[in-house]
Amino acid sequence: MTELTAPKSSITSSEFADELREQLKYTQGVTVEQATAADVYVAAATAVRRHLMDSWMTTQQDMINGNTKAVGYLSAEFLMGKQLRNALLNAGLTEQFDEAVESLGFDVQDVVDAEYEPGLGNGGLGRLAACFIDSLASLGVPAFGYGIQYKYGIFRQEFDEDGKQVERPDYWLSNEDPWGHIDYGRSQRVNFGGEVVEENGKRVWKPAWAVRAVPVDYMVPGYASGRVNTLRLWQAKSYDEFDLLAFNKSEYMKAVEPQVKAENISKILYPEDSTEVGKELRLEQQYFFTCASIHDAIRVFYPGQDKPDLTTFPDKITFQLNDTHPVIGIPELMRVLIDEYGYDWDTAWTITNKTFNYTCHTLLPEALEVWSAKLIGKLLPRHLEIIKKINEQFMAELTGLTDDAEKIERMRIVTDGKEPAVRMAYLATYAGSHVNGVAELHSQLLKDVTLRDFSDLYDKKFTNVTNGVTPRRFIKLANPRLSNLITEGLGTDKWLEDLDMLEGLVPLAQDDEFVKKFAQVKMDNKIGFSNFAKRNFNIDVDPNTMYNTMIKRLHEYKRQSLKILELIADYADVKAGKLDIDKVTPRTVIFGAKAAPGYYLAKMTIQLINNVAKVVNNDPDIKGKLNVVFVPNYNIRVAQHLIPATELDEQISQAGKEASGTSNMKFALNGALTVGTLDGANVEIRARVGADNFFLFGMTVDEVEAMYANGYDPRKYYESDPRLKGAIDMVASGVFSNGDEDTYEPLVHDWLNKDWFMTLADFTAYHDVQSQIETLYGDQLEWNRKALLNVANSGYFSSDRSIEDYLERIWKTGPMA
Ligand code: NBY
Repeated sequence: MTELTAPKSSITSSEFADELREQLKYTQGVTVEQATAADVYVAAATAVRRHLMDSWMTTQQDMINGNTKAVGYLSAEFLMGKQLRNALLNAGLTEQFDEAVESLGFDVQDVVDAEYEPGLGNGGLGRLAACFIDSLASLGVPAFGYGIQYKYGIFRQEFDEDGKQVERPDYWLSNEDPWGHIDYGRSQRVNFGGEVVEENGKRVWKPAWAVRAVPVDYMVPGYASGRVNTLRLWQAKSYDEFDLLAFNKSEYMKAVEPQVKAENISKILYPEDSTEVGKELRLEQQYFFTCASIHDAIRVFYPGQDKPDLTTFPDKITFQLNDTHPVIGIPELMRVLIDEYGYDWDTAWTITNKTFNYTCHTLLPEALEVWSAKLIGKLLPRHLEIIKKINEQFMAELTGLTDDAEKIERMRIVTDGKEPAVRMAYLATYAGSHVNGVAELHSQLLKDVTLRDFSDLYDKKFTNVTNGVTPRRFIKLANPRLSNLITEGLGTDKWLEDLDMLEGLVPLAQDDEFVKKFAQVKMDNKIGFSNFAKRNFNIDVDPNTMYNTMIKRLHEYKRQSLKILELIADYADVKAGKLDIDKVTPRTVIFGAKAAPGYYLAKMTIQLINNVAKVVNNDPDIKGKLNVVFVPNYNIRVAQHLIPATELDEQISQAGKEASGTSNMKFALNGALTVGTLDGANVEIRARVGADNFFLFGMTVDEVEAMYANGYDPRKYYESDPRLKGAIDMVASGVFSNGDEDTYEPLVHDWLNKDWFMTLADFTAYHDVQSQIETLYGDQLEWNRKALLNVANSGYFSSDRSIEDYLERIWKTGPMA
């Protein structure tokens, strides 16, 4: 018998329909007959929010009155995805919603589609933050997510006639946002600029301008925990809406200048996902939200107290710094403690040190944020003083720890020289209690390479927490068919709270009947995606081909080039009569990727892929067996449709460059097999699902290092592998640019002369693994058995487990009593 433990509200479908009618009438002012699907969506969102309200309020009360330390997850990005289905699931209202909406005469899909997805993040880092706050709520841990409510999220991606990426503004707030509650009464003042003066022997900051940070609160409902946490996103407002004097002189533009300046701070998400962007506005954003959040936490945890005892602050809340973007919060807390509350330096330091911890998400040196001291001094003069003092203290401490003068010099937080700069990762590492990487390999490389000097002297600070993903969104909501099958196989749906239970499916992988059911789920999902692609993008995808997917930001290190070159080589082989098209496994290679707007080679790679698609898909010699699809505007919604339908996923970054990856976990949990390198969390996935159930290829980190050290020459590989040469020559000769040989010249030039991420060196190995893939795919029962074993053995990659690791290793707190 199947035991069902999913939350279910006791109200009936017809009662819920009444609530929708009531919302439509009394809040929105429309009758059911007048209502559009978008109206019903807003009504449903408002109704679900009401159902969650009591739990939200008790959670907040228990958090303030209880003795359980809370978590403040400080992140410049939260890539939440659509909210309605998730809120319904956690409120136990899914069935009632479906039935009520139909009873009102609406199509459920239309209503769900009416929600516009907020894109308040770039990629993995932002989505991780969203998974983490879901898990914190589901585990009943008191927590706040703190970030920015950008008016424009990540750009909307389109392709022009030449296949080039075009970025369009993403005005996600152009329609009503029924989830966010704006709370003017709990605004915070955030100061900027000005100078620091000496008054009565104290340093006093006299800021030049200020903005008002207004919180917009989003509920974060836990699954089956009865808890609802808060995501608090700050919006920037001006204190002086408008300069009446200027306005009266008819200087209209000048009159609104202060407002424009202030509101610019939360206007747009920076679409740079990897390289550091040294922009003044960016630093303003960072300070804006960390400052507001720190003051907010003091207000929340010491209600009504004028001079609270902030030595207890680290017992009330622990702040996790999601990468270096919120690191300016460290000198801010020091400043608050010293300047505003009168603590001495050492006391302030102890409090600050206990309060902050830092997660690093990269291994690329160019992605580590460095701010010019001059800029910090201009925007935040008092903070620069504090950072310099931290640096002095650090230098003095180091002299006691090591005799190695060069090492001390290398470790400076504030660099020396003509244009001093502040290294935010170093500041975070020194000032916080813990530093963690996001997968075992990544944490090891942080210690051995990126932060080597620090780990030598402060080894105890370093730890690992391997990333995870929420099974609620990425299995239950994204893949209802598989969820039902898992529940049937395990006899319970408890696995959604305890994903290790998936191991119970291991024996079922030997049961051919169960494997066939699993295969049928995959087939149905493939048909589902085909319909989705047709409906939304007018793209044809044939469900009778293998779905082979690569979705992630477009970056050289992730090596979309490797994938497309391999496909071009196959195409060239067919055209040259070297490969019999009838012997090729029919495949659809599906890409989804945004490139940072200023990232030239990444954008050119998108253009190339689109044009390869045009040529290959329309070549009759290919007989529909090789297909390339580039889904525009890849986002969470696309992920939720595509991941469950994928049979083979690509995780082919150069070893030592992808910190973790999280789509790799989503794919394994949804029964795709991975072709991948020994990079990031791939290493741990392979160890768990078993080497036989993972297609490994390519150089290891050590081999990559050795090759850099010996001098890497990509031409050697071009000359020695005729398939590779054929593919590159084909691109160079204009086959994918209407005969124009210049179009991809910069890309070709880079491959042959630089190829920093060694795509060419791994090409042959990547090709060799394809024959294993094709052979196995020919035996569908065996393929699906292995895919099922991926599901069964990936429970570890739940973000619930990640959060439990953070609680134990870093935060030292737990669920509310
Ligand atoms: O974080 C990603 C890593 O590349 C990936 O391996 C990992 O799984 C994931 C979660 O830990 N990093 C990432 O997504 N980074 C960014 O989006 C990002 C955004 C902004 C900036 C840098 C990186 N920035 O400098 O402004």
